[in-house]
Amino acid sequence: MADPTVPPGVPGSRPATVAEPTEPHDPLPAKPDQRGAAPVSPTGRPLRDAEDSRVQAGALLTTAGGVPLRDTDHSLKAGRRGPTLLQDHHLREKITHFDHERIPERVVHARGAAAHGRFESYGTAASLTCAQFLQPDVVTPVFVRFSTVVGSRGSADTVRDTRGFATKFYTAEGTFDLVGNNIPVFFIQDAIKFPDVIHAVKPHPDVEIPQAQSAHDTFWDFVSLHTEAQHHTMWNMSDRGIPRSYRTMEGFGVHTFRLVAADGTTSLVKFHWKPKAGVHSQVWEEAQLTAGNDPDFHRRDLQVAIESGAFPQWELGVQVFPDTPEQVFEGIDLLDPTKLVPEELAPVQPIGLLTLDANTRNYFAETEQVAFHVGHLVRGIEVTDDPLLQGRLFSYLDTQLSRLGGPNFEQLPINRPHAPVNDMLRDGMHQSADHAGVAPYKPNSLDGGCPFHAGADTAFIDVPTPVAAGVKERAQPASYDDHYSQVRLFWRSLTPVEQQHTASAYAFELSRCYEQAIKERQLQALANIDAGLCATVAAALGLPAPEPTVPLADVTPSPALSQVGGQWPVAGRVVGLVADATSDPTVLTAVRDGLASVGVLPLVVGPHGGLLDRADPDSAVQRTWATATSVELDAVVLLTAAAPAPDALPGLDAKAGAPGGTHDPRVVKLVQEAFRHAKPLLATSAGASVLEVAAVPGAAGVLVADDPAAIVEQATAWLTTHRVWERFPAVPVAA
Ligand code: HDE
Repeated sequence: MADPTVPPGVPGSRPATVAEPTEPHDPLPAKPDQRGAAPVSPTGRPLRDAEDSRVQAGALLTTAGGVPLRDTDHSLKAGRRGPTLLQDHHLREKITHFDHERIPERVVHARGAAAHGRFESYGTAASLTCAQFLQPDVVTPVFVRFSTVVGSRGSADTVRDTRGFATKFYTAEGTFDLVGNNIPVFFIQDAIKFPDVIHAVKPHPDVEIPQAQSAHDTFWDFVSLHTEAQHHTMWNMSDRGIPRSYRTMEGFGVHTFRLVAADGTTSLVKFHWKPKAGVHSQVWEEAQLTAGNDPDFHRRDLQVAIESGAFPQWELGVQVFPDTPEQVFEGIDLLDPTKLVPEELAPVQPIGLLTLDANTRNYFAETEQVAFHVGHLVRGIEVTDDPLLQGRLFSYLDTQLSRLGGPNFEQLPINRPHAPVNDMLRDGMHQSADHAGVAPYKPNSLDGGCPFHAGADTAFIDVPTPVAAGVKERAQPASYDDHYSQVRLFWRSLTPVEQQHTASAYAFELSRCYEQAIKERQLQALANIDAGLCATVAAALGLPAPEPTVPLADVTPSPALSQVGGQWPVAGRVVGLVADATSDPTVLTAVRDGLASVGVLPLVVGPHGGLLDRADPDSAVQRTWATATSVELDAVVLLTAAAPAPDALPGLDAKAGAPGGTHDPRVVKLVQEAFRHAKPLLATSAGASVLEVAAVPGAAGVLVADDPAAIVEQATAWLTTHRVWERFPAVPVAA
């Protein structure tokens, strides 16, 4: 068990001193929870020196040329009050390099957070594919980058959006990238529409408003006209659009892929990532508060979980379909990325376990420079003719050329394969391999014929597959014209509380649109999905609900599409312990240690920083009443009546409210927010009066108990269901 009095978030690998250290010593090592890119050469060979050339070396400050420097505080001037001299190489080098520190951000998925980990194969896919990393007991290093799609690099994490879930498997047979999302379908069926949907969802081009949002006219203009986008749009409006954490997201490969077994047989599959922590989302007000309080919420959550040892885990699974010439399963076109296959029809078969166990050492070198590509495939995994996937095969290589400044981005440390590279690609911008030989062409005799073609037992397999049609045309199959039946399937699969959230999200987003015509058009699309949903949203907009223009499909709900109703592990969840000097220290310690023993992260929230009781070094405070926010807590335990702290004055703390109450207003606000967001609230009798002032006693998920073991047990039990769903009984949206 990690020491619960030392919470994660420590910034450096050695505690800082008050005075600036001046005695020269070698650079400090990275923090124990961090790891950089693996020490392999640009051509995939293990580097001899593991603490390799890519980190700082030596105790002294130098120029980029390695010349030691005596002063980096003053530029070289003609006299103390005179002009700066052009000859100051250190000044010019420092400023010039600084001027070029940024690279173009990703055109989509600009904001991301990443971690290192490992993938352990169960071997259950060995009968489906010959891919080495999916054979029994093979462990493969991975790098995973999560992202939002719409916002720029500095935007908030908790906006309503799709999330990227991109995994780089450094396999012994070369790199495999699974570049997926947290939503199993996509907005469009054909890659040629990607610039359209992205232009529509990005901020309006005239004034660049709004940032990282879909609640605006251009987005709804597009999706209401291009109705194949309706399915993905409903997933965005559902709770999936506002995940609680990257750790609580599912991931999907979206497209159908083809697996090739050792004996040459092929099957079609869809990839799924299932989080061990369960699928869990924020509620809308919580997401909005989080965006203001902690725009880095998901990034921090990932970093803190790994640093505290609560390693996030996902199981990789596949839905398997016969590789028939039609590529249709149970009437569902497997090449249409706006359609999913319900798990009830094709269960997800687990094939391996992903564990993220190390934070990045350098955000830019790793998270920013990592280059994913759906064309990074290994032997035994092939693409299909899904027209969206086909376009992506072009795009990912192309975008890296401008984002990473040339064709050698695969040589950047984080992108280097962990397999020998002998590619005959040469020279170019930022070449960092020092190639030997004179014959980078094939056939050759001057380099002894090297490199040679691989044999059938090791080479990448291009499966001979029939091409569907002999006509060259800009057209799509008729099945692609069904834009509504699966949206209705998804809607009908949600529980009442999820339906309520989804209907509210539509109402919120559409009410942020200016043009009434766009709202009316989207209401027409909703009418084609479900009359109750349409009526609810129409009422909120003050508009009439239209009649459907297509027959409503008769769908069988898929319970697997709902994220409510299960029970999940609590490791890595965060509980606030509100305490002050009046709190019983034995109860505080028992609750804190009890929660920590089951992997929960307890944060002591006190009236001031430092120690609750100066005589007790075990009473460290991690958040103050002024700085704590309800949104970073999954549950709250009140161990004090929270008499107002000295800074509970509006002039000192804008959260403080009117002076003169019996309870600290920041604590009351924290409890009221946690209550509204259906989070467990527990109190000892010392803290029970806060529940009364906050007007929440007696509701579901509220407990007063003095036995620390009872508090720990009940808090843990409530956390397993993620939220106290029964606190606000959901009124089903009328059918
Ligand atoms: Fe992407 N996408 N995408 N995308 N995508 C990019 O590549 C693109 C699509 C996804 O963390 C870009 O390196 C096109 C579907 C993720 O670095 C770019 C089309 C899915 C990431 C690009 C799609 C994704 C990207 C931007 C339609 C889910 C972030 C920077 C044909 C299955 C990867 C970059 C990371 C990134 C193009 C559709 C997922 C421009 C043209 C469908 C997770 O190349």
